[in-house]
Amino acid sequence: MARTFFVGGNFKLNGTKESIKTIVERLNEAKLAENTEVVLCPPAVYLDYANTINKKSPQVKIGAQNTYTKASGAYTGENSVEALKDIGIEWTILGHSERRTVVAREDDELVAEKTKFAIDSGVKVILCIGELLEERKSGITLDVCKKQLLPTIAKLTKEDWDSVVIAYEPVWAIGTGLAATPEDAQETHKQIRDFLKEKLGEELSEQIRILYGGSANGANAVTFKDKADIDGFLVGGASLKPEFVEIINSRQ
Ligand code: G2H
Repeated sequence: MARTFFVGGNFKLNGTKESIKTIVERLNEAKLAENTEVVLCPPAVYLDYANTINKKSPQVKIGAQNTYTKASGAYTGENSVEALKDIGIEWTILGHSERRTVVAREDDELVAEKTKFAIDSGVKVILCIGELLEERKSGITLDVCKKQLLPTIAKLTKEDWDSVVIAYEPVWAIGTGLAATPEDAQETHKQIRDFLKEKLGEELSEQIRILYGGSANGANAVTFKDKADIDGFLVGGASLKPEFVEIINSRQ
């Protein structure tokens, strides 16, 4: 069964009510390729607003950028999956490298715990993995990805994987303008899929979508078109711009 092309827009800590309105309305009016799933992830403050003005559901959904391992309680500053569901949000990004290395020092165990909790609560997950530049230079890219995935693999049931999309985002390519080449990305995606096959079996490994993230843009998206194990993109900077529509339509 062919995997549905998936494009996530990670706005990170960017946007105003006005600019988010512009982005969502642009998608409302755009002709989007069929059989393509889109999830827009604005800052938490704007989730409800973005969801209210999104007219393209179910093809376009709104997602959070992070959720916590508890539904409520004394956890200042965290996002609750229950609150997300309360306002009709079905997706979250988890384990983004900026949370792992810049803003929160999240480790693989915590990311796995958050992933399991979100899925058990009915929120689907864009699970980010990827190596640092030094790790790539040391030739341990795959080891890093395996290490990041293993705690999640240990926690999830086979059914849980229906609610997960993996985003492979080499950290050296994020926000640098230096995207991985389609060939390099495909090689790593294939290795990740082979690892999933080893751990989860062939059928499941063929169903799980693996997105590429890291300086994807309107010009380079199409160059990934014929790469068999690249099932879409997680897009940062370019998701804020009109070229996001070209990325969504890059598999046509
Ligand atoms: C990687 C990506 C979005 P950008 O973080 O997740 O950002 O496309 O700006 O490199």
